[in-house]
Amino acid sequence: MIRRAFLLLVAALALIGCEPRVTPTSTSTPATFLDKPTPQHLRVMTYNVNWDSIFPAGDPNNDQLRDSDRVEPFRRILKAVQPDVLCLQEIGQDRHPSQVGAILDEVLPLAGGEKWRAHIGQDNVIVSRFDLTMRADASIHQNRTLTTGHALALVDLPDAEYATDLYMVCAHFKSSGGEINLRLRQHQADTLVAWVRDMQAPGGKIDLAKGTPWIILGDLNAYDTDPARHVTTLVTGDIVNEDRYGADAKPDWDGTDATDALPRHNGTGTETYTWRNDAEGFNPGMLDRIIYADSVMRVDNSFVLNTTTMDPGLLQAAGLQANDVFLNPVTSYYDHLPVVVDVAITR
Ligand SMILES: [Ca+2]
Ligand SMILES: [Ca+2]
Ligand SMILES: [Ca+2]
Repeated sequence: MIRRAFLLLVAALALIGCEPRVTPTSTSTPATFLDKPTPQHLRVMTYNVNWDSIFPAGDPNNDQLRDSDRVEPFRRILKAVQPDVLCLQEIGQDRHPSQVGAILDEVLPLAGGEKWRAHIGQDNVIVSRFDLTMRADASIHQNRTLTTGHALALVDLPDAEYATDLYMVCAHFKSSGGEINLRLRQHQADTLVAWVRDMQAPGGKIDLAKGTPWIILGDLNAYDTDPARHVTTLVTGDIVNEDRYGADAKPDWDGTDATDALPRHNGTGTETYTWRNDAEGFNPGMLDRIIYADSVMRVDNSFVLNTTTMDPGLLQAAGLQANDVFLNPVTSYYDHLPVVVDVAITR
């Protein structure tokens, strides 16, 4: 009788165009923020790892600034996050990028004996499951003193699965306050908008196939103590020094602004900071950004990984430990956190 009533209800709902809500019976683990929405999504991660901390102590190529060790936590994070493409900052500039690729080969080996590709520009390294072409790098100078820069490459995605490739700019902007440093951050943003303008117009130094998705990510050193004008420039294409870098240019292919992804901690809640140092009196901040051409790509899942606030069950399932994002677990010093987006190419 109850079954008959249920069937009548279903029939009635069908007549008015609704379907009854059916509880899924699958026993598979429910999706968490760590899961990609689909296998076709590209998982892109940016992480300022602090000078060469991901390499063992005693590595002869370690940067002279190296004083911290996150060798094992970094490997656990890679295993849990499983990025397809990474942008790492504060990799010592004398290091061959294949040393970064070797870590990925060990932790996340590719099928068929393929090797991860790696490309360095200043202290920025792009690491990718896929071929990297159109490799370039740029440096931002002040009085001939080398300061910061970025690594650039086209991630050559498999034609069978993706309509187009993905152009990536992995950047580290100048840190600290003060007029000179603000000016250097603005120079770098102006340089990049001029580059994006060149990407979209025939001629000049670079041409991309029309509608190629692009993403600018990394440690932009965007503080809450200054207006972070350089971030506005990247999003809106409003160049400040037009005498030197040319006319403003909307950075997206459809003549609109780009989008700043602004992921949340573990995909939910209100926290969005990507850097934190409780010892020095600064507010935690969104120093690290992921800015992209939203007319040709979509971010369907994103998170700042914060293991310290993750559910213990999920931590365990992911093979992570609560302290894994601390640079120094003894003093609870975070430094930077890993920032992740899952990208769908919509072009
Ligand atoms: Ca061009
Ligand atoms: Ca302008
Ligand atoms: Ca747009």
